[in-house]
Amino acid sequence: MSAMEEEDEAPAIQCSNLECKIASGGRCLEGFSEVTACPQYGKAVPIVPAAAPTGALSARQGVRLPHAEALSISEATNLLGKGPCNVISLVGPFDSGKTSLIAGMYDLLQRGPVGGYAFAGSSTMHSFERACHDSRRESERGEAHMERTERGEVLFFHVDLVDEERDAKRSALFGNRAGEEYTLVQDELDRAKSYPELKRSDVLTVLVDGAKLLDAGERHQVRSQVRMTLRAFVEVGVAPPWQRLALVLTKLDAIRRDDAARDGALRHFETLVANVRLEYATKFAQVQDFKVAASPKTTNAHRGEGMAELLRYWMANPCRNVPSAIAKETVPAERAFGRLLPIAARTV
Ligand SMILES: Nc1nc2c(ncn2[C@@H]2O[C@H](COP(=O)(O)OP(=O)(O)OP(=O)(O)O)[C@@H](O)[C@H]2O)c(=O)[nH]1
Ligand SMILES: [Mg+2]
Repeated sequence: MSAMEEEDEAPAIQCSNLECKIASGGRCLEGFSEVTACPQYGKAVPIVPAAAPTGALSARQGVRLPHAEALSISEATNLLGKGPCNVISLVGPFDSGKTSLIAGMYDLLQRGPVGGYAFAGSSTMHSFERACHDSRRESERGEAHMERTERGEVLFFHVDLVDEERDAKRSALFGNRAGEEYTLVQDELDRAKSYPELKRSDVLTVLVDGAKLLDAGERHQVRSQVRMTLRAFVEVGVAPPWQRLALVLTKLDAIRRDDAARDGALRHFETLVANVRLEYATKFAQVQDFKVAASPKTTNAHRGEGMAELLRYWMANPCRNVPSAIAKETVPAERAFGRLLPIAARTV
């Protein structure tokens, strides 16, 4: 079939998001199970006319400035080679408050030292500022808001911090990915091997959505999600024994606001922590729990409550003795087609 004929044939399915694989039989990138609900489904890919290079512009060599967006794995690995750095991965289902916790920590540091650590720079300021904007007063939103993290590769937020007591600088890299990807691990354990941030983390930070603990039905689901996730990580070997574990109860303000369910929710969290300690005491170097309000929507908790203790835990000297790189493991593809290339390469 000629190229012209192909053009004449309108594709049966299309999506205006270039990254989405729905047209080739994949899933909706936005996560809609009913694809017609996706605002991008069915729309043509927008054609962006290429800007004509002007003579003066193309001749100019210039200096490429750092982008200041969240870092890819290779960029994060480069940074690890430059000095002491703790890697923290935030794990939790969709909406549990991972991005709010990272952005909230950055925002607190802009006001002054937190837990004895002072802000000393960041190479991911644009991403931080974008993440913080909708929860700040300047956004003129009635309520703090956070964009959902899109599915895809993990991205790292970076801050340099000075330990005021020791006058020593250490960086922190926060691994952030969409919550759905961690939820998928519960059914497909090996998937965790393709999340490089996990194995290299100094502190595995598992979030427990406080708002969900208010509902007696959802409570049990939250508990089993945490335990199934930890079991999967330990079983497939992405949680090395030198790693420290933080169990973080988020949205403390939402819990305090509900007089009737508050005590039950807090008790449920305490029981969860006690059970995890019992089960995983020998699997992690340390297990510690925290209760935080990174982006409260009411006055039942102050903004950043509980986060100074968490930052101290995150930034403590690592217990690890491993190479500094974030290694990406090759996980066999699910479909036979995806496995063809490595087999061919082996026989050459
Ligand atoms: N009440 C309350 N809401 C919060 C708090 N922290 C975050 N939230 C809200 O919880 C929702 C989810 O927060 P996110 O940080 O986007 O959650 P996430 O885990 O990154 O979600 P995904 O990116 O979809 O995986 C947002 O509406 C936040 O405003 C908090 O301390 N209190
Ligand atoms: Mg997020």
